[in-house]
Amino acid sequence: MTQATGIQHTIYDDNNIFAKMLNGDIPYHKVYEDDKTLAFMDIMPQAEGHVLIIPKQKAVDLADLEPEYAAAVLMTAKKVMQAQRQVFAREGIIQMQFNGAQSGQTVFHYHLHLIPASVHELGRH
Ligand code: DGP
Repeated sequence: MTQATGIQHTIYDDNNIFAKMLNGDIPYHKVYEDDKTLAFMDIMPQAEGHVLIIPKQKAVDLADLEPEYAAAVLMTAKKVMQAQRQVFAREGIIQMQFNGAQSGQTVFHYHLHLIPASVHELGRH
């Protein structure tokens, strides 16, 4: 898909790793699930308690995310963040999200990172 900007947009791949999780084809550590979202532990945590939240929509990145799923992802993020604050007894939680390979995105199904860490601690785990 080419957007109005002329930038080439990645086409959604039904076989991406998060699509396989949503299909129940590969195991993961579930944190929370509802009709529009799934939250699970990141397999390569940048800090203890690193969670990923994905929509149950075939969205490569933020550009594709439908409003109802965007809202649902953030509502799930609020719940997960409250749990992280309680479990880790800390206020500082980073919300991080990449769009496009150039930004560092490696899995092309939209996902939001919620990381109990400070920006100074990131990548030092
Ligand atoms: P990024 O696309 O850069 O936002 O990072 C993708 C994240 O997905 C990265 O932190 C590792 C995580 N990840 C990749 N493969 C798997 C997997 O099979 N299981 C889980 N739980 N996480 C994964």
